[in-house]
This record gives sequence, structure tokens and C-alpha cells, in this order.
Amino acid sequence: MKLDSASAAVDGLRRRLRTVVVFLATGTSGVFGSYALAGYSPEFVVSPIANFLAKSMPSWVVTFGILVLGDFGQHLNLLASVWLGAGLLGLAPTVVIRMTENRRIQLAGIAGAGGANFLIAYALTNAFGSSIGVAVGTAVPTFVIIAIGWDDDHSFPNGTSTVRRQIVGGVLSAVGIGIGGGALARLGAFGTAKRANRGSLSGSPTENVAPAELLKLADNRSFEIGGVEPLVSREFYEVDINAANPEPSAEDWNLEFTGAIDSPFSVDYREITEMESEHRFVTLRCVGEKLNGRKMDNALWTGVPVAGLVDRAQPIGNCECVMLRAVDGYFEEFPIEALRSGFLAFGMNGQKLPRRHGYPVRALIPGHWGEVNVKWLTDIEFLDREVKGYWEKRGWHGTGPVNTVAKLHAVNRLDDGRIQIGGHAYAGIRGIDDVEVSINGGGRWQRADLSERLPGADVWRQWKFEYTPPETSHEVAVRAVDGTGTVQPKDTSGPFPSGPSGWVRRTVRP
Ligand SMILES: Nc1nc2c(c(=O)[nH]1)N[C@H]1C(S)=C(S)[C@@H](COP(=O)(O)O)O[C@H]1N2
Ligand SMILES: [Mo]
Repeated sequence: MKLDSASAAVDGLRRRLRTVVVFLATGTSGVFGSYALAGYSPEFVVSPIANFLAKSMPSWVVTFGILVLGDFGQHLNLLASVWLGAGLLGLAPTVVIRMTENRRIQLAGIAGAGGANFLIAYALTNAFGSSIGVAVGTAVPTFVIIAIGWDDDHSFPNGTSTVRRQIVGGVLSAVGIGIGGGALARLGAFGTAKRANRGSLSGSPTENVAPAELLKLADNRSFEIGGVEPLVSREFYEVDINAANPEPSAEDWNLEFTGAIDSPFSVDYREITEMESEHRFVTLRCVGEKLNGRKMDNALWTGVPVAGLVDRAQPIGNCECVMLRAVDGYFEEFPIEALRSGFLAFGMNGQKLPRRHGYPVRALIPGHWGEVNVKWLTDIEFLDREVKGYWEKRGWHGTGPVNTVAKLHAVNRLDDGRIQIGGHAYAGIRGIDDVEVSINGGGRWQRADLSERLPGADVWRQWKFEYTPPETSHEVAVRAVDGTGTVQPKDTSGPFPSGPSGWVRRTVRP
């Protein structure tokens, strides 16, 4: 008797475990089913959940995430969204599995659960393929678990070994779908992903000579310092609000000029790329980065000046301000004057603009913080009164000119015992005239070597400095002098709300 009640307890526990496994296995394989067909794209069932979370989070949470968690915050959001998605998709199958012993009803239930999840996924993603993936992904383990139940001899209803096999079957089928789905996504077998943005810029051979030569120039002018990017970044940072970036097709792309203008018009990708293009070195820096952070980079961009299009629009609004909008729902507002000096880029380092940097077209606004350099640009809306942009609604002031900074990314010990330090300096369109180094914490300053200027009004420079270290540990400080002669201020402040400032300092041991 005693033994019986003990085994009954174990049995009850097992059943509860089965419910949990059913819930998790069917839900996660639903997510993987979507992944198999949509890949890591906005059509992936998790993307809209992650975007919803990111956009609806209170601004203090967002700010905390950016300042304290950094990039990990976005990963955390994604992870939470995967769990939420799996939870959502696990509900219907779990109900179905617990429903009945009648086979016909069970089969109808599996179809029903698949259908319900299809609808959920379709409501979220608006994408047929991805939703089919979800339906199949959840239906398969649901079927496997239920079918294992059919083997049961019913002498002991839903016997212990059956429950155990159901647990194993559920887990295995989910793992199988996970692996298969991952592989399919990899192959892009059903890929909705458009690869159109791969490859070099089209155009006549002479047009492509210019980027190649300019890149060579940048290469020649770059200092080679271990730990410091050359003048054209090898790895250009990425910051955006998306879990999975949008992938608009260039053929369907249009840039709309709307709002307070006489007659709205739009230009398409062909028109933009057939206008007389230019190649510009432009440096970007994110307002939310740490003082000595890595979210500042430089590239050679190909595109067209905005000024002509602004003239064509003839803005008549009262605020002299404009809103840029993008495919991902991002929007930023800033003065028309800044837009006038701007650039619409469709190429980067001699290649088509990569998806993560805003394919097919992004804005580049000289000297301003990264956030107004709107990627996946769709709308230029001239306004009648000022309204806040995406980040300003969350408390940031990141639409203005960048702060001056000299970064210290390398402290290298040379063979002869001396120390080499170096980094980049950037001051937007004010330009960099000097970088000064102190090896006694700011007491005495010496001039660093600067890389030769690259053509362009909004480009960083590299600096380097070599010295014989004192016997004791010492504090190195760096500061830049901008093109107006203004020295980078000493007082430090964090990135929030208007970008980091102060001198970069670092203690160096002999
Ligand atoms: N559409 C869109 N554009 C965007 C963003 C975004 O989230 N969505 N992020 C902005 C921010 S905060 C920065 S710092 C720059 C970064 O550009 P990058 O990712 O090409 O380095 O893009 C800006 N443009
Ligand atoms: Mo940014």
C-alpha cells in the first residue's frame, strides 16, 4: 500500500513534468519552425515580440540597459522574447494533449493547435511562410507526443513508461526540429532574405575606381598601431532598435518627401543611384557610448547630397525642422539646416550599403551624433512644429553636434622599452587640429603625432605618442583640440543624456 502511494506520487510528478515538457517542446519547436522559414529576419516570429518589448519599455529601463548592460541588454531582450514566443506557442498544444483519449478528436486537436499557432504567428509577423513554419513546428512534437500515447496498452491508463517515452519523444522532436530548422535557415532554403545588397556598387568601371583609390589613400595615411582601427574601420559598429534588422528591397524602395512643403514627391532607388554620386569619408559616433568606447567608426560612403532634394521640396513649415523616418519605425527630428549638408548613402567602402547599416539608403548628417543618421530611410517629413524623436522621447539629447573626443585604445610596450599609446580623435565638422598627451595625469602636456587628414569635413584622425615610461605607475591623459582651437574639456560626464565628455585617462604600470 505504502509502496503504491509512493509510486503514485512519482507518477503524478512525472505527469506534471510531461506537461511542462510538452509546453516547452512544442513552443520552442514552433519558434524554430518559424526560424527555418524566415531566418533571423523581421518575419521571424520572435522579432515583433522583441521590437514590441524594446519600444514599450519605460525609458528608465532602456537607459539602464544601455548604460549598465550595454549590448547585453539587447541580447537579454531577445532571450526574453524567445521565451515569450515559445510560451505563447506552447499553450494550444498543451491544452490539446491534455484533452482526451479519443484519437479522432486528438488528430483534430493537433490540426487545431497548429492552426491556432498559425494565426498567432500571422498576427505577429504578417508573413505566411514564417507562420507555416510555426504551425508545422508545433504540430510535429504535438503529434509525436500524442502518438506515443497510442502505444499505451491501457491496462494502466497512460502508463508510467508511456509518460516517460512521451517526455523523451517531445524533447527529441523539438531538438530535431531545432537542428533541422537551424540548418534550413542557414541554407536560406526558404529564405525570404533578399541577398540583393551583396556585392560591389554597380556603375561604370570609372565610377568604381574612385572608392578603390580613396580606400587606398586611407590605408596609406593610417598609422599601424596594435589595437587601433585604421582610418577606415575594419569593423564598423552597429546600433539600432531592432532585434532583426529590416531587409527592404531596393526595387520597392521609395523616399517620400512630405509634410510642410508645396508639393510632395518621392524618389526611387534608381533615381537616387543615377544622380551624380560622391564618395565621402564620414565618421559616426553613438551618443550612448562610453567615453573611451568603441561605438565610433569611419567609412567611405557613396551617395548623393540631400541639398538639391531639399531645394526641390521647398519647405514652408514654421520650425525649420524635419523628421526622418525608417522602415523599422525609427524616427528622428532635427534642423533642416543640418539635413541640407547631409548625404544619402547607398554605398559603403565601395560595396552596396550592407543591410545592418541601412540598405538600401541611409542618411548621413555631418557632425551630428550617430542617431540622426537614419538607416533604412523612407521618409523625409518637413514639420511645422518641433516634436521629439525616438531617443528624445526616452530622455536623450542626441540630435546635435558631437562632443570632441580623443580616445586611448592602445598602450603597447615597444621592444626598446618605450611605450606607444594611440587612438582616434574626432570632433565632427569642427575637425581635429591637435591631440595632446600628458603622462603625469594632466600636469604637463605634449603634442601627439596625427595621421594626415583624409578628405572630408566630418572625419576622425588617428594619433600616436611614444615615450620612455617613468619607473612608477603613472596616469596617462589625452585630449583633443578641435579646428576652432577649443580644447576638449576636462570635466567628465556619462553618456546620458547628451553624450560622454571629459578626458580619457588611464593608469599605466611600468
Ligand atoms: N532606422 C534606424 N536608423 C538608425 C538607428 C535605428 O535604430 N534605426 N540607430 C541610430 C543610432 S543610435 C546610431 S548610433 C547609428 C549607428 O549607425 P550604424 O549602425 O551604421 O553604425 O544609426 C542610427 N540610425
Ligand atoms: Mo546611437
